[in-house]
Amino acid sequence: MTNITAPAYEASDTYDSYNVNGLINSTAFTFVIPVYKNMPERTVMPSSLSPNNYLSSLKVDGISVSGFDGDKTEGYRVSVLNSKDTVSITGTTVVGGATIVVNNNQKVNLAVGENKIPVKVIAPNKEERIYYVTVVRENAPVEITDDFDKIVVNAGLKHNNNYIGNIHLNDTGNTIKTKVTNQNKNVSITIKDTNGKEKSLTSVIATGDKLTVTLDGKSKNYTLYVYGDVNGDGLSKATDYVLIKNHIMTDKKLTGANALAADVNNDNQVRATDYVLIKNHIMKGTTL
Ligand SMILES: [Ca+2]
Ligand SMILES: [Ca+2]
Repeated sequence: MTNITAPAYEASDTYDSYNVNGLINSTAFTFVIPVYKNMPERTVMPSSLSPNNYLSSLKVDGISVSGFDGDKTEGYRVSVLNSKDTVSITGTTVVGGATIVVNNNQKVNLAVGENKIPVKVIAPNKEERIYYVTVVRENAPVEITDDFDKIVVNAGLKHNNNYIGNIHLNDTGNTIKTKVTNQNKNVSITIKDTNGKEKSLTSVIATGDKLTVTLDGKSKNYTLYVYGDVNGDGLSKATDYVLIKNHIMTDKKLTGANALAADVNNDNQVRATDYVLIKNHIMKGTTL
């Protein structure tokens, strides 16, 4: 890049100094003008417009992307239901006059699974910066044919391969009992701990507890998991986030109910975001 304004002000300075010294009319001047090879056809004057192409917020369907940091262009994930086949991506630019460009007028069609969506921000001076947000569209729900599964799912619990989720810290056997008997008053339940010992319905549920649902003389067994209680003691503590950290960073992988409990934000992956949620719960008392 060459400063194309230089000849004008450097010539002016040179003229002034010769003039002050009385040399303008008494000397013959020989000018040597360097000429560059391979110069572009056009020149561009420096822009006085802002080069700021940062976002201060990013939203998917009006909901702020959690953990958004304008300095970081990647690493954002948002999960949506299978029923959602488009989302709108919006955001706030740090400076007025910057624009956000997402294909098709901010509306994006979603495939099932991961959709990595580029969000281009154009600064007032036209410099571009691209953020990426990955929107995960869930798989189509499996049709539920089992009567027991229907009861638990309609009760607002999450059913996955005989694991039952959407259970939160401090939920008790009675919390589940109320939900399922609202679906069918003839249903009864029992809960056993991981050693097979029956628990009082007033005690807090821990990950790994077994639920038996009984209706009309028939029963079905499920394993329960509680978001944030990875080790199965019914609490969410440092021991739980250490297990998540180990899962992410080492080969000590979580499986079964423990892995499901570790997916605190319910996006089907055990990631640093889950670890952070538990940490915030411990430090700031946020709800899991
Ligand atoms: Ca725990
Ligand atoms: Ca997760």
